[in-house]
Amino acid sequence: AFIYDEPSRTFGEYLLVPNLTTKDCVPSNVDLTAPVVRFKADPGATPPDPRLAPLTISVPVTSAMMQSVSGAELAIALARCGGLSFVYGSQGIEEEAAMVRRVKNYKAGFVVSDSNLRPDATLGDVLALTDRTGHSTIAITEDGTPTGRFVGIITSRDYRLGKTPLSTPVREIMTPFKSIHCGKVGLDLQEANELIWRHKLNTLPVIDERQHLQYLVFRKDYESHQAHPLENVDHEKRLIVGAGINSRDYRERVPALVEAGADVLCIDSSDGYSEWQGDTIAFVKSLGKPAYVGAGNVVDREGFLYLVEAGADFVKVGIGGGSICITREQKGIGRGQASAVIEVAKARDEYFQRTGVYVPICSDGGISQDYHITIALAMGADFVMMGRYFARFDESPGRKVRVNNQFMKEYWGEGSNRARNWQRYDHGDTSKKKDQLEFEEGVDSYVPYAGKLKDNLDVTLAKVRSTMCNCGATSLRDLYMRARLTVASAVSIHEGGVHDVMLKDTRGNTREP
Ligand code: MZP
Repeated sequence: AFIYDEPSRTFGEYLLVPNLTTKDCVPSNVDLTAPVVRFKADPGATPPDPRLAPLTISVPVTSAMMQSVSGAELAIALARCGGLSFVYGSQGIEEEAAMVRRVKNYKAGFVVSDSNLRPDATLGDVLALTDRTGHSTIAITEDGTPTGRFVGIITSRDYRLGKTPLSTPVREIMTPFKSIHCGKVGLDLQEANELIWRHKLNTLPVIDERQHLQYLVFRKDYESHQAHPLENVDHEKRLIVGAGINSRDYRERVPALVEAGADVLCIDSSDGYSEWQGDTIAFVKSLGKPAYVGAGNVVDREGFLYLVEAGADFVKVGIGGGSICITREQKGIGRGQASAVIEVAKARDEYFQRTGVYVPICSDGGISQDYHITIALAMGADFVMMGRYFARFDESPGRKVRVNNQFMKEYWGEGSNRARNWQRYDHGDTSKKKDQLEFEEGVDSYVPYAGKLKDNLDVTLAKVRSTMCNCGATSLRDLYMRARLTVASAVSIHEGGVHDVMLKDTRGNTREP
């Protein structure tokens, strides 16, 4: 047997060591755009600009293709925050296609409040929008991205704002604007209205002050008093969504999902280094319509290269690290998530330098603290996939129940008996005998209920942005290039928690940390 020299390590064993934080390194300048599928670029620029990818996400977070995580409701909520869900494939083909269609057909989340509707609004008026956080002033770029050409700023109130040249990059507009709220740049409604007419635009993509909510501003003659969020849409201005497939019924499932509008597919398996995955990818690539497909999971260089050479558009990394996963206990298969990501990221970079083709990697499973996301990205993951994290929210499909006076949500693994009437764990080997003994690789569990997805994700991403600034990085590329990581000893991990004090509660009682 080959024995690795290094132990198998996971995220919690590492710490980031800060770099110089320059003055432009502030959370509002941090760009979290990540590539989702393979693309060609100049191999001299490693890692390449994620915007060259034909499919990108604005925040590097995806939700696991699990029955207890990624239904249509969660997929809509996550896409609206800039991430991407993979609707679970462990269900009937028609049911899965219907979920994909529900996300693609989703319209309008933000209703313009009465206070924003001028009673005298007429054809061509711009209606400024208020989101749920009360941000009512929005900047418009031509393509709806923070780097797009600035078109104007609209405020829903009657502030008289100064003017700013149209060629100014939107970042420069937003920075002073943010710090002084309704500041000295921008346009009032009347001026914005004139712009709309001059540009002959019916609808406009816009971004908010925090650069991650996007809407269409519409004219009075546009359908209804509703706006379409634009986060993570390609050209038809619809939310993007992924869908899980397996290596068994892909001949029927894939065409149905592509037809339903899935933007990207992903083969769902605990062990992706298999010829069945090669066949599945080949089938997707042989379809008349172009379709993107991710594959996995793998934990080493060989597995990555096998899937990439088979044509995978991205590769998922991680075996046995999922919170509900007992694969390592049952079969002794897997690898510490950090070691796996580090090796696969290196293989991805080498492949890119050799071929000029960049194939993104996704770190899947085992994220139990928010900072693990940043560590995964610093180690080279292009984006992460999480199950437990999302299962806690209102939008996940699991039931909300009360256990021991605490609200919980149900969360069960795809390899648990509860989910496993689908064939995730048998690789699609159709020669398998029906009477073959089965054993569970996942558990059925509860996770503490945490409320709305958006509220939680905002806080998580605020931590990621802030940590990136500590590392002197304003993009995921910077983070990967500049981050310095150290393995923490068991004693220093202890030092990092609360220690040598007694905690006190609101009544002044004390308890051990
Ligand atoms: P986590 O975010 O809960 O730690 O991990 C989610 C990941 O665990 C999923 O994306 C998937 O790769 C993996 N998973 C899902 N079901 C099982 C199982 O039943 C599993 N063993 O390992």
